[in-house]
This record gives sequence, structure tokens and C-alpha cells, in this order.
Amino acid sequence: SKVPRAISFDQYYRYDEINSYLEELAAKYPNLVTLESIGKSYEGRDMVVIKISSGGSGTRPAILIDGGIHAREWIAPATALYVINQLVENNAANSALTDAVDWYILPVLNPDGYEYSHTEDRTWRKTVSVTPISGCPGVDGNRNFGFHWNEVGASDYPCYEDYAGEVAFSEIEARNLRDFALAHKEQIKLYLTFYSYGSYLLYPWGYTSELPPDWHTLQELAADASLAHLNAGGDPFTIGSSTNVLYAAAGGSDDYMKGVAGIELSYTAELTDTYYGFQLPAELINETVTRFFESVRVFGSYVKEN
Ligand code: ING
Repeated sequence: SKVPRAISFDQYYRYDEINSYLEELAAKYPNLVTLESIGKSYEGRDMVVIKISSGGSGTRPAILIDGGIHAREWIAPATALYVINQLVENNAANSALTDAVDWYILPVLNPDGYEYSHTEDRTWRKTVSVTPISGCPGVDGNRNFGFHWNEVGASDYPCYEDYAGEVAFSEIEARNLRDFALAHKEQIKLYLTFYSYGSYLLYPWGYTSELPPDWHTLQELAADASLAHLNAGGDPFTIGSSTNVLYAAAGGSDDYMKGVAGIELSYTAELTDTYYGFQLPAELINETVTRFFESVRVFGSYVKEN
């Protein structure tokens, strides 16, 4: 697989290039980085979680980040990759974020779909698994998690973009993330999943308009993260529960992490912008990811201090 000459944030990378970069980091920073395959995707690609930990033998509070469950939302893996880059290769400046907190980052949760969106169809959203209707492959990964699955905002029809799947966790990618999260649920204090677009910071629930009992904490932390983004030159985020500020949709990973895995702080970040939509030009990656890293800092500090 190709190794990028040096990682940069003025281009989008293919799946192999992303994994090569992670391998390069593991080789170069063995005291900070370990890689774990959490299983294979439908088409057999390894799903690689990078663990960034400066010590503590797995006893420190941790943050779980993923991106790219929706294939076409390319800025999501790019942002996850930038977080990795800053925590590892710029650790001297960011050591406060890794001296007491561990980070588990899965930059591409739907690698088959991500590749398909590069090679076949730039607008592809779903996984690529076979469904009961030939000619309509793929399940919406963010409708496939097993908590109030398929109750609202999802479709039973395989040809639709928000197809929930035949059963909850029909998709191996969702199962792999579930199993990883459940195995580390005591340690993980905050879950952050990257999407585009529209500049939202969303918290549960997506399955109901009712708010979780700790919504105030979720709201305030998101407001702090949004302020940091604004101060870095970014848009303000619209903040609220998914149902109340965007739309109702059950089966999302954020609802599952809070509702089943017990990770109280669970967020969906709909990254910038609103003009280009999914096809954010590569020239805008750098400002998008550097601004959002300021929000990540806020989440990291909170986990460290609480
Ligand atoms: N966004 C999310 C989606 O899966 C979302 C937003 C998540 C809505 C959870 C409700 C619940 O539809 C994108 N960009 O697809």
C-alpha cells in the first residue's frame, strides 16, 4: 500500500494511505501509539483503531472517536486523521491532552463505502452489503445500531438512503464498533462521531424528542466546544439533541453508546460547512480540521478534569 510522502491536510486520502499513515505512526512512536484491528469490513478490509496513550495501563479515562460511517462525508475521516496527527506528531504542544486521557480513534468506520465513494459513486452514503433487493446494496450504518432500532427516521426499503437493515446490527462494521466499545466501556467517558455537514453538535436522543436526564451537561460542554471553534474562526455550531435540532432518527451510534454502552457523553459532530455540502473542496480541509481541533481540545480537557 502507498505511503503518503508526508501527511498533509490539503488532500483527501484513500483508505490504504490512511492505514499506511497509522502504521508509520505506530512504528515511529511505539511509546504512544498502538494499532488494533477491530475486525474486517464486509469486503474484508481491516478496521483499524489507533490507541494513543502515554501510559497508565488502560486505567485512564478515554475518548472514543470515529468518522466516515457515511461514505461520502470525506471531511469526517480527514478530521479524525488530523486529531491523530496532532495528538501524536505534535505531542509536544498537545501533551496536556494525552498525559491523563487515552484516545481510541477509528478514522474510517465504513471503509468499503469510503472506497466506493472514491471509485464508483462520490455520493454514496451506505455500506455496500447485499440486501434483499438486488441492485440496491447497502445499509445506512447510522440506522443500524441496536437501540430503539428502526423506530423512527429510518426506512425498511433497501433502495432508500436511510435503510436500517434487515435486523439491528446486520452490518459487520456496526458490530465491530459495538464490540470494541462494549469491551472498553468502563474506560470510555466520551464518544464523538464525525459527520458532515451543517455545523451541528448533536447529543442523544435521536429516537425520541425527550431529553436525557443529563442533557444540561451535554449542552454546556457542547457550547464550550462550539465557542472554541468560533474563536478559531469557525462557524458557531447549532447545539441540541438530534431529534430537536436536526431530525428524529433511531439506530444511530450516538444513541447506542449512551443508551446501551453507558457512555454518558455521546456526541455527533456535523462538521463545517453548509455551502459545498458533502463535496467540501480539498483546499478547505486544513481550516476545517484545525478549527475543529480546538473543539476536540475542549472535550479532552473536560474528560481530563471530570
Ligand atoms: N447526519 C446524521 C444522520 O445519520 C443524525 C444525523 C444522527 C440525525 C443521529 C439523527 C440522529 O442522518 C448525516 N450527515 O447523515
